[in-house]
Amino acid sequence: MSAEKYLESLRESIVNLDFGAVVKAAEEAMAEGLDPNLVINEGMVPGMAIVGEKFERGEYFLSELVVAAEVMKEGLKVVTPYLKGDSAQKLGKVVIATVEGDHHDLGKNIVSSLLRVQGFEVVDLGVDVPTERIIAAVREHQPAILGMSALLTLTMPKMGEVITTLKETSLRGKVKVILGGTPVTDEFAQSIGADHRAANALEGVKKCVEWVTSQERRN
Ligand code: B12
Repeated sequence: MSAEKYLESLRESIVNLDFGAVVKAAEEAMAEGLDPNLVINEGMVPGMAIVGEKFERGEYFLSELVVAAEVMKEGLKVVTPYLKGDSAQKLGKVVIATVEGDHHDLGKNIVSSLLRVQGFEVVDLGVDVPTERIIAAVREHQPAILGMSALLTLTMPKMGEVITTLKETSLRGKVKVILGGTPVTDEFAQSIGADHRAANALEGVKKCVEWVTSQERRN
């Protein structure tokens, strides 16, 4: 079977809310030696985007979104162990969170996994994390990078609140801030004073590696 066939069946199994099919397609794709990054980013993520479109058109309800997210999590469980990187490198710490009011975590979890395989130590604070808890974690762990995720337009201002608080507490200069999540735009990231907005997990992780390795070269 061609790579595209596996990607297609992964997309379909998420759209069809089929736990058995996602696990089977993910296992077969790994057995065929497909790149796990490709499988996640071009198989599973687009599958979930189709689910989102169906929700927008009123073809799927919230209950279907919940199940689709669980189906994708099952697929990720199969593929994540195959992600390769240089986990022997020590690239520093990243604190990551989905901001307060927001329970979406699939994207954040993919970013956390990819960062770990690259050699970052990731402190994942989870979902619906209040600003004070994010600030406390930055103070405690002194990460090189803070990553924030928001999928709801309504929760995006929380990202601005975190950055303002980082400034007020003199922590802003000590940490790079990267944002992700579909509604977050470059303009928004700039307007709240973030360092970068990632278009997707792979691009975001590349930026994080770039930051810490250019820092190492300077030291
Ligand atoms: C799955 C889903 C859910 C699941 C979430 C399960 C979970 N564990 O995450 C459930 C069912 C719980 C849910 C609930 C709700 N949802 Co919802 N959900 C979605 C859906 C279909 C997919 C999101 C997703 O997981 N995509 C797959 C992941 C992998 O993609 P991603 O998150 O974009 O992440 C990628 C990048 O953005 C990036 N990234 C993400 N975060 C970060 C962070 C960093 C640091 C970096 C570097 C990169 C990065 O990397 C990822 C991989 O490339 C979207 C539709 C869509 N098209 O996005 C709606 C959507 C986000 N939901 C929506 C809504 C309205 C809701 C609810 C309010 C519904 C309701 N009436 O209750 C609730 C809110 C609950 C809450 N308080 O958070 C709206 C948001 C509209 C808006 N702009 O505000 C959307 C857009 C659907 C729609 N079109 O209406 N949802």
